[in-house]
Amino acid sequence: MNMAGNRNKEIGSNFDVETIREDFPILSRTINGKKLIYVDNAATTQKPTSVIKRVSDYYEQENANIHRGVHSLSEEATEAFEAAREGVRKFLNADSVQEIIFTSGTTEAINLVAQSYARSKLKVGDEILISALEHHSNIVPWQMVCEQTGAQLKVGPINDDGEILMEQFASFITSNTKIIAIGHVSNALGTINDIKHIIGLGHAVNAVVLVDGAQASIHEHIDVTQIDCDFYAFSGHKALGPTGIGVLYGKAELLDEMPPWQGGGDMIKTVSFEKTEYNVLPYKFEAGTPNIAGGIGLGAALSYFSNLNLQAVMSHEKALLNLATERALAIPGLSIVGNASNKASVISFNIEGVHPQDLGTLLDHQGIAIRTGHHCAMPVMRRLGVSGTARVSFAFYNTLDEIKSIFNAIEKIIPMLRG
Ligand code: 7TS
Repeated sequence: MNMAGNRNKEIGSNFDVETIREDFPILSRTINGKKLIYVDNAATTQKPTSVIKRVSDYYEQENANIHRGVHSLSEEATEAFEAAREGVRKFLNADSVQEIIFTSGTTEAINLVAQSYARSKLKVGDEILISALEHHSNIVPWQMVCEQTGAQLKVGPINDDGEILMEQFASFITSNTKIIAIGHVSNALGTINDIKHIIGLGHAVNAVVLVDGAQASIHEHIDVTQIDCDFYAFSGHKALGPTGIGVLYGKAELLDEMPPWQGGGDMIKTVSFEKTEYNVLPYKFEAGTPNIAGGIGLGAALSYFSNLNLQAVMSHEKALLNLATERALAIPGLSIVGNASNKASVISFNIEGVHPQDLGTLLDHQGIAIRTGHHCAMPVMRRLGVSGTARVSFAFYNTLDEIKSIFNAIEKIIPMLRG
């Protein structure tokens, strides 16, 4: 197995990106006859060999259902799945594995909190507060539970740079506020929110705070104990892991009092037609056979990532963002959408006379994978007066040379599209 940590230099020295890239087989692919430049990492990240191999080893050597078999294979699979849960606990710095619930992704994690916590607690007059920056996954589940309970959804405003207007946001927080649901990092613009501050504001009125960490997982430092959030959600596939697996962290005392969301196998202790007794945490929230290979693969992904030097990862991504921003600003007619002072490695933009989708298509002809459109964040697009953007989103395995190639290609494409 590749141990990136051994080749990952100390803080302040060069980040050895070329060696790290060797861990990601897909990065040496060609697309349309050109070397792939993958900068759609906010949609999903690529997977290192150690993750791919762990998943295939699981299917080749350990595949069995978990938590129920007395046979050795089932015990091995259970151990591997539960070891992955412990890996997630460590990654988030949660107190206990009871607080780590495997879900299919961020979306399911947020829906779980909306349908279990919010639906059972909220009533007419209560409020849920989100921000105008949110991904649809952190909007629609709350709209649904508002319809079900009569609670009201409030939306904290942002400025033209895509930053939460903190004073106004704070003024929305009252004794009626029962839940605040906030993105750690905006997928559409890259804004990094001051979640610790927002969590403090929420707790001052006894609201619970959920953080949508889908875009933070392998870009920001996460410590649920330090920030003291009540819930934290993220997706495996955006964190070097497989699709179809994600995590909901929740404080044990909250999870304990929440009703189960889905019923079925594994989430029960005993079932009878008279009375069914639910299982203990975290199994109470994991009905049915989980994504066992996905969980084990996510464990391998977080283990890979933890071997990297997070400070070096973050400063490398900052360097990528700085160069991309500099190159973008040098293009006449290009405007960056989202100019927060604290930004993750995402750059969204529009170019006068160029439709983002046409740009995306022509970049694809050059092997460059970007995302275009509304990025499942239509309200923030509307707020900033655009219908969509072209979005380049980086991960630690992207290089400064790739940024140069992307912007050289954009410069060549513009006159073609403007005719
Ligand atoms: N929250 C945020 C902030 C996201 O960026 C996404 C996915 C989700 C929630 C949903 O995650 P899922 O894994 O459950 O689908 N964001 C994107 C994106 O920016 N491009 O494709 C998916």
